[in-house]
Amino acid sequence: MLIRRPPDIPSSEITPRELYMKRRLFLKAGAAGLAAASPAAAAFFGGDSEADRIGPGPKPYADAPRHPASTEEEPTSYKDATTYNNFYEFGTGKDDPARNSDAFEPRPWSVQVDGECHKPATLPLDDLLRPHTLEDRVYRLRCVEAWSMVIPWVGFPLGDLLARFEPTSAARFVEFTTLLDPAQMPGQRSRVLDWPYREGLRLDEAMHPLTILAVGLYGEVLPKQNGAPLRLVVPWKYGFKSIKSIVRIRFVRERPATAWNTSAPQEYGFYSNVNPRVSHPRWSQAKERRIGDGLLAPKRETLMFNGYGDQVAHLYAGMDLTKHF
Ligand SMILES: Nc1nc2c(c(=O)[nH]1)N[C@H]1C(S)=C(S)[C@@H](COP(=O)(O)O)O[C@H]1N2
Ligand SMILES: [Mo]
Repeated sequence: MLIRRPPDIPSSEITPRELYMKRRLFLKAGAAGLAAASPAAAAFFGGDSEADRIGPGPKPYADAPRHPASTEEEPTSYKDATTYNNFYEFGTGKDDPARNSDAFEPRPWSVQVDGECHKPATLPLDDLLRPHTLEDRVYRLRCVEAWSMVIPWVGFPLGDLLARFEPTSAARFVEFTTLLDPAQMPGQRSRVLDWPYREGLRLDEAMHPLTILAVGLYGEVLPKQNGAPLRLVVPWKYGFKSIKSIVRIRFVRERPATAWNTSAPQEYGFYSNVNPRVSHPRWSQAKERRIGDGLLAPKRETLMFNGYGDQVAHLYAGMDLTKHF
């Protein structure tokens, strides 16, 4: 069940997301509903506690309007979304980012925006974010390792931000860079990747309204392990495109180098579109395991462009996607 809300209702009249999630959990049939309603019942039925489902912290973004492109699928539990991560700056294990990020300080933070644009600037995070309205978008994020989650991101379209810096007509790509600081990011003391982590998009991909900069999830401020304070979310591309803890955004003429393409070019291309028909050299990409489904549940068919083909397929018209993988 999903309550769709017309876009013109002021946010003060909107059910806070937390209440909405609680109500929805409570309405879930039978034992699951009961389990969600009380921690004791959750323990008895073996279900997740409410904090596991929606997060333990304050929810400054609880009122963020829900984006029309949001999926109606049940969100992954907050616990899974914040303890099963890839963020090699903190180690290569899925639980490393949550465990090894204590020394990381995502505030104060500033972002340098430069390159082929008329108004380059280095801005403190608050100034960077101030003009933007946050929207709560439940996007399906699928990852190259063939697992997927449904995350209620809080963010805004990257294109709105890029336009403020007035890219020149020479700008054809956008390069993103993560913080480089081995003192805060212990994983950078080993050479698993060529630090700092970098990613890139073609300018039209970057300007597409589905490409967002996320500052939160589940109504909360983005946790460190998910890429605080600012990370990319590109819903139709594999997880590694969604670069975390961004310190620099640069408009460029040539296709930028990316961390994964640099480390293993035969395995990771520049485009990285979700494409079940193109296998990774070491595994099929036809199916995915949804985190939270349980190991015995059947895998799901992976959809071309992660199901966003109607919105994004035109960006690749005429391209051979087996070559441009
Ligand atoms: N800076 C940085 N960004 C990164 C990564 C990384 O190691 N470093 N890993 C990527 C990969 S491989 C994935 S699958 C996603 C995981 O995002 P999540 O942990 O929020 O699910 O982050 C991407 N962004
Ligand atoms: Mo990934």
